[in-house]
This record gives sequence, structure tokens and C-alpha cells, in this order.
Amino acid sequence: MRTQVGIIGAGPAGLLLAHLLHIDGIDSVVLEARSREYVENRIRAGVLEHGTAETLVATGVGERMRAIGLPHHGVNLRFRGRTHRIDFLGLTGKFVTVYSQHLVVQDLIAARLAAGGQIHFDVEDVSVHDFGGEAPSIRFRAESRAETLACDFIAGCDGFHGTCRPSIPAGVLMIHERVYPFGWLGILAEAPPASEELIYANHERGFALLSMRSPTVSRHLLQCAPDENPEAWPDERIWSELETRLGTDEPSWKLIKGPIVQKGVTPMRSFVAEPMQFGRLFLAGDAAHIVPPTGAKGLNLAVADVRVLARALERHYRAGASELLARYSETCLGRVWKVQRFSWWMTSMLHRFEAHTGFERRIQLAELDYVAGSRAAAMALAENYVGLPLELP
Ligand code: RFL
Ligand code: PHB
Repeated sequence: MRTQVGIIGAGPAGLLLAHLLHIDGIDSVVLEARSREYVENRIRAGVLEHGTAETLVATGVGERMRAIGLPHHGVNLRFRGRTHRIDFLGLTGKFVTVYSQHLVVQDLIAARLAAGGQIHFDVEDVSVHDFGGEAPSIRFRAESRAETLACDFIAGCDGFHGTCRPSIPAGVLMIHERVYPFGWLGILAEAPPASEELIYANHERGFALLSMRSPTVSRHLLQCAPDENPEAWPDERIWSELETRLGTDEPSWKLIKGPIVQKGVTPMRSFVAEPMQFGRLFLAGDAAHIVPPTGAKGLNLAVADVRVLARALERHYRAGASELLARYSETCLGRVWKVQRFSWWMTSMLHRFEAHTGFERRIQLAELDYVAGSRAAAMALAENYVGLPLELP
């Protein structure tokens, strides 16, 4: 088997890369460890930056998103018992779109298959070889047969627990990491969202987030211990804690309850591997970096990486110019660190830290007061949330 770009992972990064390369006339093969059904139903992110939504529309995979995605023109910050709206549209002229990641994945898979693209699901024992030289290859097993895919380049889009990053020789990567002393308990409930826009709440008992997936499905998140057992959270405890932290126990409005159809705990970390490339292996998305979800950035950062990579590969194949490929990591990391900063800042501002002194707690509230009261500070939040402009070289 031979292709130009061997892509490992059929998450948003790998699938969008394959789609963008196809548009540029570059051949790729995607290898995915899980089944098509599994990746098409994996519930994760839900907030698309302005530029992410534009990319999907501009490349012909945004039709369903435009039809059923929910445009959100702002978000709410809730603290000290009051709610403050950050008006994205008024402050930046841009907005975000609430549209589930698994629907983006479905749309990309459908487009690739309709265009005759190759995605191999359920592959096993994927390993990457000879990417330090001119002729890399990927070995794997498909339906118990050993296969080798020869390629010009390998794109490691295999997520945080994938095989590509650990295959880079020891001593090459510098790892920067922060693990937070809490996690999120997330639920999906069959209930209409009680607010039209997201509510990020800083409360004495911990952070809470009111979010949604559609007009009939709510998504809510609660700060919890990083190793919290979801079994310790029967539905009634979840609703009651959400009401307290979101302030919906007040008479003015009510949280709308419904059957909880999914429940899970995610630990929170910030992580960057530098550089994001070695020889002919390029890391993109969660394979290279993780952000805590408070800024809603993981999926969007994966999209930004593969747009840079697709452009660099297009220059290589069309013009024989390899400078953009050589500078791939440097180009991506500029954005990655700004997004890390924003995600860390939102996380620090909104969560309860057990170790905080009274001084630190008051500084946190002053930060929230500043964002709520200053147009400049609100603008800084809005500009980052809707997405910094992507400057393609
Ligand atoms: P993915 O989506 O993890 O895809 C990697 C793919 O690689 C496959 N794989 C392998 N395939 C072959 N061989 C191997 N050895 C392999 N190892 C792994 C995996 O099966 C998988 O299909 O990474 P990608 O493409 O980089 O995309 C990143 C995003 O998925 C991630 O950043 C976001 O989901 C993060 N995230 C959020 N991001 C946002 O922008 N907004 C949000 O609101 C948001 N909420 C979230 C999130 C992530 C969450 N979790 C649990 C990770 C909420 C949650 C709960
Ligand atoms: C979600 O709906 O899952 C969600 C929304 C906003 C975030 C994180 C997660 O910041």
C-alpha cells in the first residue's frame, strides 16, 4: 500500500486533514483504531470558534452545521450571585456555534467516503517507522492481516493516548504540563437548556457550567475531584448541586430537568509537547497538546493545526518548497501557547482552589469584577473565545 500522507487517527484533526489535502489534490489514507460507529458517536466538544465554522462551510462540509448548529452571540459569567453577559457579537463582530464534535466527525467521514477517500477503521497494532529518513512507513493489522503503508509523510492525529508522540526518539521532545487538582463531572440530559446562552459559574462550592447540544439536549458540568466516582452522583445530587452553583434555586428562573443519558468524569490538564514534528512525522491536535476544557478550545486548536499542516504540504507538493513544513511546529506553537494561556486563565478564574488563601480568593473575584466591568477586559475574553485570527503563512 502506498500514499502521499499517512494519517493516524480519525478524530477531527485526522479527518479534516484528509479532507483539506483532498481539496488540494493530495492523496492520503486514514488509519483508525476504533470502529466507525464508535468515533461517530463519541460525545466530546460542542463549541466551534468562528474560524472553525467558517472552515467547515468554506470546504463544503458545513451544510448540516449551518442548518442545525446554534449560533451563540455571547456567554454569561455568574459570580457573587449575579449574572454578567459577555457580548461577543457587539465586542468582536463574531460569534461561536454550538454543534457537537461527533456531528463534525460524521460530516467529515461522509464527505471523505463520498469522494472515494480511504479510511480504515478497526485497525490494530499501528506503528510508525523510518520517519527520521526519506521513506517513512506505517505498519498495522487489518482483519488480522499484517499491512504496510508506505508514504512521504506521517500525520500523527492519534490523540493524547496515541502511538505517534511516544514513537519520537527519547530526548527530542520537551514536555510542558500542568495537572489541575480537580476534574469535571459532565452530563447530557434530555431536557431543553434553561438558558439560551452558556453560563460559566464561579461558586463557593466549585465551578459549574450550563451548556447544551441542541434545543432539546442540555449539557452540564460540575467541578469535582479529579478521581471522582460518577456512581457517587445520583441524578438528584447532580441537579441539586447544579441548582445551587448556577443560582437557579432562586425564584427568578428554574433549571429544566430531564433524564440523564450520559455521565462521566474528565481530569483536567494543560500539556504541550515541543516541537510538534520530527523528521517526516507531524503531530496535530490532542497528540501534541491538551487544554483544560474551560475555554472550549481543544477541537478548535486541532482544526488550526491541520490547516497549517495542509497548507505546508500543499506548498511542498505544488511548489516543491519545504520551508513551511520545516516551520510547522513553530507556526502552530505560536497559537497553541496563546490558547493555553486563555484556557489556563479561564480555568484559574472560574474554579474553586482548595489551596487558595483569602487573599487569592479575593484576587479571583476582583478578576471577575474587572472582566464584568471593563469593556477592554470583556473584549479580551471575547476575542479569545470566538477565536484569534488564524494567520496562515
Ligand atoms: P481525538 O478526537 O482524540 O482523535 C484521535 C483519534 O485517534 C485514534 N487513535 C488511534 N488510531 C489508530 N492507531 C492508534 N494507535 C490510535 N490511538 C488513537 C482515536 O481512536 C481517535 O479516533 O483527537 P483530535 O482529532 O486531535 O481532536 C481533539 C478533540 O477531540 C479534543 O481536543 C476535544 O474533544 C476537546 N474537548 C473540547 N474541545 C473544544 O474545542 N470544545 C469543547 O467544548 C470541548 N469539550 C473536549 C470536551 C474533550 C473531552 N474529552 C473527554 C477528551 C469535552 C470532553 C469531555
Ligand atoms: C460543552 O458543551 O461540552 C462545553 C462547552 C463549553 C466549554 C466546555 C465544554 O467550555
